[in-house]
Amino acid sequence: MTKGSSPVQTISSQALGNGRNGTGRVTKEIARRAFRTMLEARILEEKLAALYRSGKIVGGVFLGRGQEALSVALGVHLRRGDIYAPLIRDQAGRLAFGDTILDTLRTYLGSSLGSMRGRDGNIHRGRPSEGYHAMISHLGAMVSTVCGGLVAKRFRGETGAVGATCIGDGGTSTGSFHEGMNMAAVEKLPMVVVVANNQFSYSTPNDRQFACGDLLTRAAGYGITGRRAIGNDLIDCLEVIGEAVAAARAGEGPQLVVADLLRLVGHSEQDDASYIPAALKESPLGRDCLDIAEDQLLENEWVTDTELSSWRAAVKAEVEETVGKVLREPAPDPAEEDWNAFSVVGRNLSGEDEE
Ligand SMILES: Cc1ncc(C[n+]2csc(CCOP(=O)(O)OP(=O)(O)O)c2C)c(N)n1
Repeated sequence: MTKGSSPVQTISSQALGNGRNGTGRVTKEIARRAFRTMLEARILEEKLAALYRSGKIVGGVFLGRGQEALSVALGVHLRRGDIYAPLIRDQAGRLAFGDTILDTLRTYLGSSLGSMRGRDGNIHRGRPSEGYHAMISHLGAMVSTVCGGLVAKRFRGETGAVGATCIGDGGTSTGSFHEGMNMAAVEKLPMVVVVANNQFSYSTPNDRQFACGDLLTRAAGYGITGRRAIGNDLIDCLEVIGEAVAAARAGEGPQLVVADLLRLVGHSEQDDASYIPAALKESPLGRDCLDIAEDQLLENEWVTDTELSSWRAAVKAEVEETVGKVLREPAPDPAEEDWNAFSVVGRNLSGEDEE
């Protein structure tokens, strides 16, 4: 767990101790959209886990259970023209940025009609031409690709866009993370990096991962703004990340947001997470962000119980119908297809190889 406060920390609701002081600045519309998207991510991922256990999905299934509030808060604050590079626990952020339940299922189930054309399952999907970067598994690499995308926009004279990515506590130890952060700082790029500190990098606890005590202090080292969010508190995440995105967009340079939370599942579906102490699971950090968000929306009268029930039923129906549809779709044919994931570079329209 992180300790103490950092000299670079801006005042957030965590500093004030109540976790709810951002409510005034988060609109009903944003909160409703964020919550509905969290619900979609949770229900979709529950189905993915079930499909994996029944042998319908091959390869890894990595879930974001417990991290949806933080993830969605980044996705909803981005807009068309921005760059978004999600990581393995960012199903909620992906859906908020415009990914769909359909394309997610097509990717996991290996449909040739998906954006990965059935060649790569789970989390490596993206639509680079729409600023939605496909995840590279090497941790830290996405900080560098976002940097590169932002520099390219600068060279092309495009203004007003923000680039954003999320990373785990373990990923912050990589060279690529440091190189990307440093370059973004030197170039004053409009970049937002959200650190989801779920206390473990697979089974490695924070005290075996970094010695600085609090990852927020890293911001001072890079010379950028650091902000702290309460990782399982939707309203707080929306407020803090909203401010970070607005600051980056306004030309204030890179923003580092650090949030403590707990993943409520194993690293992947083959991990039982038995190394996470029960006391931590029972602490405030272990509270389910979906329950907290539901209470927040009800307390603010931004949603009714009836609406919540109908949202749940509608999302479940959409997921079930989409699974049925995708399971009937064709798999790629290795005998006929080229093996480019995204494009047909190197081939002309007749399908012949170019010289
Ligand atoms: C550079 C690099 N080293 C190791 C791995 C293997 N690996 C994949 S996920 C993971 C744990 C990541 O932990 P963290 O960054 O804290 O994210 P979390 O899984 O907790 O969300 C590791 C070690 C990798 N993908 N890339």
